[in-house]
Amino acid sequence: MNPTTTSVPGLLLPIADLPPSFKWGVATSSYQIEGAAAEDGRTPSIWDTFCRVPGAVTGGDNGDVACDHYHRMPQDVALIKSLGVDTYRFSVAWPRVQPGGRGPANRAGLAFYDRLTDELLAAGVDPWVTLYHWDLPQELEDAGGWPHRDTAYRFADYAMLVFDKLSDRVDNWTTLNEPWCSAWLGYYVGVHAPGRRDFGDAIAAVHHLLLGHGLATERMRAAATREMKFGITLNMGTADPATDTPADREAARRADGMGLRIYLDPLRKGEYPADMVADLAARGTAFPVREGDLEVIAAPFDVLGVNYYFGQDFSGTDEQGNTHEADGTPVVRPILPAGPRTAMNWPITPERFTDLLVRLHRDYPGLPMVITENGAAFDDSADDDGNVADEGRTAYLAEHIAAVAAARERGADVRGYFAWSLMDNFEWAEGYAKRFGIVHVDYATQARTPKRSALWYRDMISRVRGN
Ligand code: IFM
Repeated sequence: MNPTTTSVPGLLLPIADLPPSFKWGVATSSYQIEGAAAEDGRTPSIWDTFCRVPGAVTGGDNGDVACDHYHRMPQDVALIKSLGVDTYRFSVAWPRVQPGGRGPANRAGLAFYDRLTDELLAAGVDPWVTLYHWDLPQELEDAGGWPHRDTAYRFADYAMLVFDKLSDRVDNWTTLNEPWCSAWLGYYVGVHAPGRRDFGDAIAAVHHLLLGHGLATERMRAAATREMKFGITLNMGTADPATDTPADREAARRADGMGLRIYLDPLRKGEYPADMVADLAARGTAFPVREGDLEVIAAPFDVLGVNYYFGQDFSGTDEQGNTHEADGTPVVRPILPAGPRTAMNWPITPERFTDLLVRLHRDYPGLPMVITENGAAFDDSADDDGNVADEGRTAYLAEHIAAVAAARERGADVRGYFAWSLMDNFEWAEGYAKRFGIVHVDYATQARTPKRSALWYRDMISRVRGN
């Protein structure tokens, strides 16, 4: 491999082997950037509600205005174009398109994504649609949310409303973004909307999210009149044992099962992993599988979206040496690897990114991958003109793109990379306090200013294209 120098002083990147056909993009999601929360017929999502819960979101922030993208979309598309990317990954707000989560499309809401699609195509940027990035209509949560089976069918109906409108121009369709976050953080840990804390509900949510993915994929594919790519995006890390003790190896197995295998095994093998089914039974719960569900969930799809931020180790004992929690469940204690951290206190572990991609290629073969998110929050400081010299973020991106290139060298079929995120935005429970953007947003004026990392990204893309 011939290292290629970049505009980051002193940094060498093994990116030379990335082919000109490799796709480059930037990504966002609806609730994180759009604002206009009550305009053109949009009704509240679970995040609008959750943001009103005292203490749920840092600073009491919410997405009412966010980056005001709903009103600034043409300028934002021009910004995307200026970065020279091939593609832009955005999500569609379900409560904008189908207020309340049932019934016909809201034409005004759908029209926004229609305009966005046209604007992108006119700018030479390929639209990449994610159908669900966490903004469940509140009415569906009131009816039971993702633990309730009917939500899967509601999702497939909604997906078809979007598909019918945009599929004449959009080729790439992602059903769900990070179902682990929806199920685990939303229904078990309670730090994301809707803020519930029930293990059994979380397990039911996993199954119904996957079922919704399968139902929507089957229906979209059946309706497609030309070749299109369908997929799902999972957030994944690596789960290594902290030491070689049986307890730590067991903890790593459980973490890997809960974080990765309970999604990819049913999606690719048509079954939940036997060890996880046994673990759940020991906790008195089970996936609410009905006849035929697993065939639907395992419907063929074309691309696995991989969102990677960091990997970690796991210990099977707590700090006092106990192997079980007070409620009798085995300890699964994450241990963050030593070394530098981002502003989220997430470790920076690019080498584990390579490991993950190679492992996915080995354990779930025959499935092309695209990195649908990767990036970092840092405590950026902007000068008076909004300029940000974010060397930390630039290095993070460079090291992780190099890790992708290294994985490809080891056989992983990775075909594209989206930087998370196009611009600073509403970082869920962290509100506006954490900035992931490669473009700085001044929330008082809504001015956008590309950070140093955005300029590096633009230049790197142009260099790789020249290969
Ligand atoms: O901002 C989020 C995004 O919405 C989903 N993936 C992780 C990002 C950073 O936390």
